[in-house]
Amino acid sequence: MKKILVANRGEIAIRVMQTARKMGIKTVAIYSIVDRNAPHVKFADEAVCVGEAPSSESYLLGSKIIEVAKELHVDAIHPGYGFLSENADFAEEVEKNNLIFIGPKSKAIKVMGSKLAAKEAVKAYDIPMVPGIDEAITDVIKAKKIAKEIGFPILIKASAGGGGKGMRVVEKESDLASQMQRAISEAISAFGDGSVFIEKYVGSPRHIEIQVMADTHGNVIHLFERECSVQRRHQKVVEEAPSAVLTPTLRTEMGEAAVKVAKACDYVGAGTVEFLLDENHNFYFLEMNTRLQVEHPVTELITGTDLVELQIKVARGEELSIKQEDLDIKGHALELRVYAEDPLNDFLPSVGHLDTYRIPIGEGIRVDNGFEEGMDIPIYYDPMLSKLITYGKTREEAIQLMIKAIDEYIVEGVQTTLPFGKYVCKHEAFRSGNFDTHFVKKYYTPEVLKSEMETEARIAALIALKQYQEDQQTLRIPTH
Ligand code: MV4
Repeated sequence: MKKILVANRGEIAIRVMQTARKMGIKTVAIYSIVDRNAPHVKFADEAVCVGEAPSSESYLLGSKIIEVAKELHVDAIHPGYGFLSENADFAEEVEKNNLIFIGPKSKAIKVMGSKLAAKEAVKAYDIPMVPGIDEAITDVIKAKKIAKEIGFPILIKASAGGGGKGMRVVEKESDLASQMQRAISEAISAFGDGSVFIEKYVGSPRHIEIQVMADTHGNVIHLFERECSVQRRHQKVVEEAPSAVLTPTLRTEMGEAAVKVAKACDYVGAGTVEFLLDENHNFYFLEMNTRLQVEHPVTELITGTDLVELQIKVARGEELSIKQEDLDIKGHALELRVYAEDPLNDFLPSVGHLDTYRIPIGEGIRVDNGFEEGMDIPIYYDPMLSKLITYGKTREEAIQLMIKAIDEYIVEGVQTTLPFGKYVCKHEAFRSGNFDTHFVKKYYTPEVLKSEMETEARIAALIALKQYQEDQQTLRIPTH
């Protein structure tokens, strides 16, 4: 494999190209016209404009991207996350054109893209699942019967769902018909597939996911868990590894379950198996994400691996060099997604010009970044500027370092989620590890952040005043 095309932009495109370069592999970037001066374009060995600003006219043009790859004699395509990364047809077309898709086979993508198909696939593997049904349901009478058996509250989910779309909690029987109708129409308009099913609603879950890696020789390993419970409207905000609540036994059980899920769909490459963990520490398989995830760096830090390197080696047909027994967890890592969004204004995108953009550096700090000072943030794409990642010997150390790194991350011109991240890191519930997926909803209001920011500004002003007064004392030189 001599040349890889990265079908993505921003921080992940750069992150993938860094590893390719380290391995002596040449890189090709693609870009839309608004990205012509973007860092990922400058970083690549070659770069090709594939179209207009909207992703549907550039980063999502699978056939066009494959054409470019063939023209430039590329050997493999890395899709990153988002865009074409979980598009089974694209993966198939890549392979049909004698190029390597750095990811699983199209069939695994397809199976895991449907929650019902995924349940069906893992059925024979003894994986814990939330009580519920594993087929689409349209009949309200039947749904009522099942709901009564499971016991309210129940959750209606869209099979093609993602990001919480098409999901409805139903507290009582009298709400079921209307909520089911809503879930179905939402699923049709969002995914073009109205299949919904029913599960017992787990009220205060933690979201724990397991990183897996599989080669083409039947070897599958897991690289432990990531805790992703701190999220806002299904958008992850802070992720960490390991989770503060898993015991070694539970970790092994979940890891083994994840490996079985991967085996159930003949998985190849890097994947993530999502679980819910309830208050009694029962875990349930939710779904599998068939891509490299945004939050993969926390796993890399605690396991000392380079997941993109492993992806590339597996794609070249090599056998996994790491055995499960070789892996252990060292230290603790945290990741904050730095979005150009205003936490004081309902997290609305705050796109504009990066007047000042300075990134923290130092031991235990990693920033996977896609932007630079002086750039405009395009309105067309996800407004994530970077991922701020810290690593320490302990969870406490990683949290302290995150707070320091946030203070040293200087962004002017747009609002970011940095102060929000600091609020999370300083919060008692987060520090104690005693939180679930409702953390943000429970504890965050713009008012608390505002008052925290004001207190900080006041302290900063007092320190400045004290310094000024001291300077006045020492610098006053008598003239006679
Ligand atoms: C659930 C659940 C409670 N009970 N399933 C949300 C998106 C999708 N991936 C699965 N999700 C959930 N499924 C049952 N049976 C709660 C959620 C959920 C959630 C899960 C993970 C992370 C954040 C979440 C936020 C709200 C709801």
